[in-house]
Amino acid sequence: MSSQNKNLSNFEGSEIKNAAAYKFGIVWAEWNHEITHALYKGACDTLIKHGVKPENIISKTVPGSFELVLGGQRMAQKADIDAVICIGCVIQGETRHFDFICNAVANGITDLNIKHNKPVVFGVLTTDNMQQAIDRAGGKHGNKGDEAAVTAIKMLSV
Ligand code: DLZ
Repeated sequence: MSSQNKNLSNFEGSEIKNAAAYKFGIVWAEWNHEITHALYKGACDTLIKHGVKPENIISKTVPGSFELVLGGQRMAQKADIDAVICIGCVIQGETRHFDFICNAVANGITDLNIKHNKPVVFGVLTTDNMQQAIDRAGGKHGNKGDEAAVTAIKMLSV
């Protein structure tokens, strides 16, 4: 699972189809905005790089990662949206809040995939500290937003 030695934006050797025919929903959390905005931008840039028309990227923000599940549900309910990308960043604090949010979001997004039978991608950083988040939001380990976008495109041809 570790991305310590992996650049999340390196897709060499991986076939990524043109996605011009598809419409994507991106739901992103406002908590840790500096990070989530960088992830969101990475996802948009990657979708466009792979042929998606900007008008076929529908974006909504939610207050925090916990709200990604309902936000993702609303997006997935739209018949014309082919895939949804959920973006957030949960950083470990002093309490157990981190565990509750991460588990709820991971389980909630898993359920959305099955319920709506369309890709709903987990683009959520769950880090020990801010530096780990910076490293994965356009820093030395690439951008998890890029990875989430590529995952959405790939899942459309599964
Ligand atoms: C409350 C909270 C805390 C402590 N930390 C984060 C975080 O690191 N990342 C994040 O996306 N959201 C955090 N939140 C907010 C919760 O996701 C949620 O918005 C609130 O608990 C209200 O439901």
